[in-house]
Amino acid sequence: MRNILLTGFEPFDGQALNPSEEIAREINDAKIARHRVVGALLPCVFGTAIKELKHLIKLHDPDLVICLGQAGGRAEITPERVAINIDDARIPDNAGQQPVDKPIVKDGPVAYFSTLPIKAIVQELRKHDIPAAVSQTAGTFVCNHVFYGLMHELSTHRADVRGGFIHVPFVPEQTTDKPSLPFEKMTEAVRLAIATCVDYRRDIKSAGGQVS
Ligand code: PCA
Repeated sequence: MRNILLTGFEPFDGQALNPSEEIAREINDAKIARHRVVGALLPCVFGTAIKELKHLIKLHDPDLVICLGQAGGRAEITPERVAINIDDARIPDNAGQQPVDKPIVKDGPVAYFSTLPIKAIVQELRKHDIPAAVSQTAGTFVCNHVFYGLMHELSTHRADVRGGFIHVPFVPEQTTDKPSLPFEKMTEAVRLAIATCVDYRRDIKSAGGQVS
């Protein structure tokens, strides 16, 4: 049985929890669509997070990698379309680093597209009444950093492995005034997203339903 690597992030910005970490822990070791899911945790630290991710890829030899992160304030589950080659941190990471306007990979491509079927994932989640939309930017903090590091690693060393990034909203416990989704809904969403990735080697064409 082949592995799927699913990562989440530790809490950051003074938060007590990060739903992406909880989801990765919950789905760890699940069997989904004839694959075993390996759930793992990444530090919210520039540089170290990519190193750890590369180590996990070597260790588990997955044929699909999905990295999760929290996007507080968003109302939907958002598969990301594109990773860009820049770190531009609004706040310090968990090691106190705050890179500004710094390329992630010197002389690397400006951007990489996700190789996950992002539109098919959105379609599937909406079929199950889970709010979902394609996102056109993963920001310029540690999530985009890891997403770019992932796609660079896959494109340079593991062309047969697909990968991408999905941002998730807050859980209700984290906020009083921002949108949120219950943990169970998000876990179901990520399970469905994983199955969709296995089912759809190519993405579908569908219009609409995007957020910027
Ligand atoms: N979200 C942050 C970093 C870690 C996380 O879960 C981001 O969107 O960059």
